Amino acid sequence: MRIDVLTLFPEMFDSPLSHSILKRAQERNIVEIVLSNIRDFATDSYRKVDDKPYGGGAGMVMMPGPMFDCVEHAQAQADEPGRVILLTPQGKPLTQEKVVELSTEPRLILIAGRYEGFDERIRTGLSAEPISIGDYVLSGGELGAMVLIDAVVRMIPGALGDDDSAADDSFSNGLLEYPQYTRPEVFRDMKVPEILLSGDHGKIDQWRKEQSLERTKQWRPEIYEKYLQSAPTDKNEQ
Ligand code: 4GX
Repeated sequence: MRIDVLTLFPEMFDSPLSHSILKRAQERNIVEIVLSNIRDFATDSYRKVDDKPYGGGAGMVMMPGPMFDCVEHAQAQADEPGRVILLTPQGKPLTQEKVVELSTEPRLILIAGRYEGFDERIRTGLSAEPISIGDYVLSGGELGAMVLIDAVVRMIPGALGDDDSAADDSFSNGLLEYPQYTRPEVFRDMKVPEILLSGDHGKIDQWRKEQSLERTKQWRPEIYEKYLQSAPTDKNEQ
C-alpha cells in the first residue's frame, strides 16, 4: 500500500512513523508513507494556503488551489489515483469495520487540514471521503491521520509480528475483548480467576466469551445491541 499524507506539519508524523509496527511495516515494504507539505503548493510569495470565508464569520478556511495541486502531484506518482480521505469531525466515524476495508486498498491519500475548515470544493471536486476519528475537535487533522494510519497498517497482512494477532482484538468479533492476566498469580491480594489456571480450554473459551459479552453489555450497550442483531453464525463461532 502507498499512503500519501497532505499536511502543513509533516514533521508531526516523524515520531509515530519511526517506531514499532509502523516502522517495521515500512522497512518490510508493506507500506510506503509519503508526506507532502501543502504549503509547497502555494502560489504567492507569502506561501498563503488559507483565506477569509465568503459570507463573513470568524476563522480562516483552507484554499482549494494549493490543495488540488498537492493532491494531483501525489496522484501523478502512481498508476491508481487512490482513495482520497478528508479528516474532519463532520465525517463518518472511523470504525474497525472501516479500518479493515481501507487496509485492502492499494493507495490512500489523506488530507490533514488546519484552520477552521476546508473550502467545500476540496471535498466535492476531489471526491474526498470525510472521515472522523471521534466526536471531539482536534487542532488539526494530523493526529486523526496518524490514528487512521496506525489502525489501517496493522491490519495489512505481514505488518504484525508473529506474537501479535489481530484476531483477538476488541471489535474483531463485534465484542470487547475479554480480561487478560499474566504472572504473578496473586498481586497485592488480587488473584487471577481460578478457571484460567485450570487447563480446561473448553471452559476457558466459554468463560472468555461470557466475559466479552458481559463487559460489552455493561460498557458499550450500543455495540451489544448491534451484536445481538447480527447473524447468529457469528455468535456460535470462536
Ligand atoms: N477526526 N479535526 C480537521 C480542520 C477542519 C475544520 C472543519 C474540516 C472542517 C478531526 C476529527 C478533527 C479538527 C481535523 C478540525 N476541517 N479530524 N480540522 N474529530 O477534529 O478527524
